[in-house]
Amino acid sequence: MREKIKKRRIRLGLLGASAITLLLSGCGPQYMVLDPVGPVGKEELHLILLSVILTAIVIIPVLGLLVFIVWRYRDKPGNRAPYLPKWSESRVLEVVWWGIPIVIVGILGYFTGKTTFALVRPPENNIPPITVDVTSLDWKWLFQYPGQKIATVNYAVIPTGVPINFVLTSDAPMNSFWVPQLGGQEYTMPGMAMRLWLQANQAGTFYGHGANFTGRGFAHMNFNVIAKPADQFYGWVRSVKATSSPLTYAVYDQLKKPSVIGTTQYSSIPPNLFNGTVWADGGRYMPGMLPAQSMSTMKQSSSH
Ligand SMILES: [Cu+2]
Repeated sequence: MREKIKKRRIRLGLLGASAITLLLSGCGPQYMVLDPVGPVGKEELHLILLSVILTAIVIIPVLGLLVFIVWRYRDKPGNRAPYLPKWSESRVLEVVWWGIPIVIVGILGYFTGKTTFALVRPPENNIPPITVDVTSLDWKWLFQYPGQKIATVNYAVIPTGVPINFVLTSDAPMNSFWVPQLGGQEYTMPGMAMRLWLQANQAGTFYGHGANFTGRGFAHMNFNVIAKPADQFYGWVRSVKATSSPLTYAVYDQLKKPSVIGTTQYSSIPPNLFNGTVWADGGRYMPGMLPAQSMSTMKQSSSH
């Protein structure tokens, strides 16, 4: 008997020790969502923490009570518990076990709604944003910079402290664009342009991946988002323009074919490639997103 208790103690000790190392190791690269580097990721982390705390208010007492009640009120020989067949309801208990969840769902709903609506707007209003048009292909990511007129494949460079307006579509099966340290994912879909505002407030290389399975080469659909101070960002733009070849429709047709490739960059982009891709497959934009300039010409060009 003693032996058994000793063994159990050792086992509990080991469990506790491993739990502590896990908790103390903090937010390393294995917990990217818990280690945000920009305002969008931070907002979302706050929402995650709030949800964990509020649900714990219910889950922990309920699990504790479950164990306690099963043990305390189990039937046993010589059970002398009072027999109360007429007991049917208690106003006080009903108010408690309906009231607490209603309050929690109310609080969660309020903050989820508030955060959701806040995140469809740019994280900072006084800094002009940069637009990056993202196309998921089989099995690679194409990033076009309509303002800088360059493009990259399987990596994106962004300036720190600037809101990035990622406009997302797919010219392949639908995928999901996700850079965990910058913020939550958004779907890429053929014929639709979705929007995801992200911002990095510190320089660094942040891991990104498709979060929606798309076939054989899907595992290779990872990319890095590299955040640099603005002057280095514009220096990088100039070097891409000076040293790379242009992205033409012919090059794009090659990119579109299913393949796994590394990273590359292009010195220029065809002006209507991205919006033409969206329109060719249906042309739906999130409200307030469509670049006003070319709506009618796009409609015409996609109708034949
Ligand atoms: Cu859709």
